[in-house]
Amino acid sequence: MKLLCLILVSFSLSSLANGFLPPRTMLHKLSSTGSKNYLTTEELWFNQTLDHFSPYDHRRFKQRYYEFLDHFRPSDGPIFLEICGESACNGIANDYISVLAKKFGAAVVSLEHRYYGKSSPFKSLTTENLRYLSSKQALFDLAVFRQHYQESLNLKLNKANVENSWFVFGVSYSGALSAWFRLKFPHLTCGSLASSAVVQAVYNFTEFDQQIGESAGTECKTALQETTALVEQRLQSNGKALKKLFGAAELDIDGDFLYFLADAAVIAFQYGNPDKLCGPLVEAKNAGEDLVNTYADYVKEYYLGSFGVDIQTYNQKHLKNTDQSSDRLWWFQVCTEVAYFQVAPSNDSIRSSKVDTRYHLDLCKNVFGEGIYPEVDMTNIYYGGTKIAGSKIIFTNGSQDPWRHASKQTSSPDMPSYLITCKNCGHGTDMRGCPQSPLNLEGDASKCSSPDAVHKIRQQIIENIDLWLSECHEEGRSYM
Ligand SMILES: *[C@@H]1O[C@H](CO)[C@@H](O)[C@H](O)[C@H]1NC(C)=O
Ligand SMILES: *[C@@H]1O[C@H](CO)[C@@H](O)[C@H](O)[C@H]1NC(C)=O
Ligand SMILES: *[C@@H]1O[C@H](CO)[C@@H](O)[C@H](O)[C@H]1NC(C)=O
Ligand SMILES: CC(=O)N[C@H]1CO[C@H](CO)[C@@H](O)[C@@H]1O
Repeated sequence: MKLLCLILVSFSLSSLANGFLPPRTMLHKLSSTGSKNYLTTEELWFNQTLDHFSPYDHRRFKQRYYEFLDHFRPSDGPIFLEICGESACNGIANDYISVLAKKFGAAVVSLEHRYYGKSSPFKSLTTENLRYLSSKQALFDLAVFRQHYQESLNLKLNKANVENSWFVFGVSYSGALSAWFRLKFPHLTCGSLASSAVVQAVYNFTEFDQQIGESAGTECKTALQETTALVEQRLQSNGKALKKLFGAAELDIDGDFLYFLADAAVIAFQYGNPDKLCGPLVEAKNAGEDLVNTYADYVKEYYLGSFGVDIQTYNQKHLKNTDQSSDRLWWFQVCTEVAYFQVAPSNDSIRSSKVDTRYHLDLCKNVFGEGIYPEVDMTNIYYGGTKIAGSKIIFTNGSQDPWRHASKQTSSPDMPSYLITCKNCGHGTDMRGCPQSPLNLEGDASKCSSPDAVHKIRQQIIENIDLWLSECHEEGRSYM
């Protein structure tokens, strides 16, 4: 995971290129502006504090946000804060949040994550300038923005000392932010939806590869493993030709290349399109055809083609460039806070065993300099990991999603956790439906292999939101 963002730079025109991030990244966000994929793309700006933790530094930067008021029931409707994660936030996506907003008469607001998109405090993204990029600063941004927005809404509606009921939403990394926001600022939100939320920072994230094996099933998993073995052989004998076959000639570092190939397989499961990969691969294996060629076709047509991934996002040379943005930014968060190193498990792995801990640590050092490595324990001490001591947080996970092992999968009355089980239930299925590419507007669940599984959990989500908003209301929030 790592990162991020990548994709935003180079979107192909295809319908699949809706701004989903490669797996090392996590996900999300639509990239092209002005399309029907958004509820709004009209940019608004907020004057944000650069360093929330320094008593001396009073610098500010401009942070982008959006508001969507079409469904808002003035003046006491709830406000849904949809948190933007590790990529440019080009608008409020037209996913399941729009259905929820309609249902609850809610306003929807969304704040771009600091440093990403147009919300960067610095032009040059040197390691030194990235020092204020962290989930902790980002949470404080959200809190300050939330206060600001409430106050300006009160001014607009000409009311004083009243608070609307707030609810926060996020998917993946922003799902973790959503859970953490409720944890750290419980007085600022009535509850949180943490969809596929990666709340546990993990150093050696071997479960990621293992889940791919489980999601693939025995036949496809075996074919993938054979493909990896053949790739490793050919990398030894004629690496140049092999990289060229995959359209990846510029990846000088073998680890970068192997990582790219691993991600290309992950993407099929993470976003709910397992058959795009397993169909042709199993067929080739049964017909005794060359698995490497078959895999190369899939990678070029689907991952580089339809999905629109830019091969450069795997190139450490490119990641060192301080002009470009998202990929480098997410890697920085990975290399300092959360890791999720997607290393090969020691037994029965799908990815090459060369994608190991050393590869990731070398990348962090090469891209950001000496002394940059992830303080995973600190992150888990700060937030609690899967032992998060929050309340009124809904956790959801897709059964086929490799990320779910960094999420909270056990349920408690105050923090219910739901697993959405189906063949193509991936990352953020509750909000975005499945498969996620192309994006289903309003998170249409009809194309999920089990739409009922998705509906059932959405019903639970609605019940929880309803309950917690009403409890919030009863408490009478009028303390501003
Ligand atoms: C942002 O806030 C700072 C500190 O309050 C102020 O000095 C500055 O003028 C503000 N900038 C804008 C563009 O409003
Ligand atoms: C991660 O894996 C590496 C290599 O197997 C091992 O040396 C290291 O101790 C592991 N670290 C943790 C925190 O599990
Ligand atoms: C390695 O994986 C295989 C296949 O899943 C399993 O049969 C075997 O028991 C595993 N070996 C170890 C040492 O875990
Ligand atoms: C709430 C829930 O369904 N939790 C399940 C999530 O998945 C794990 C397996 O990884 C199950 O053990 C949990 O029961």
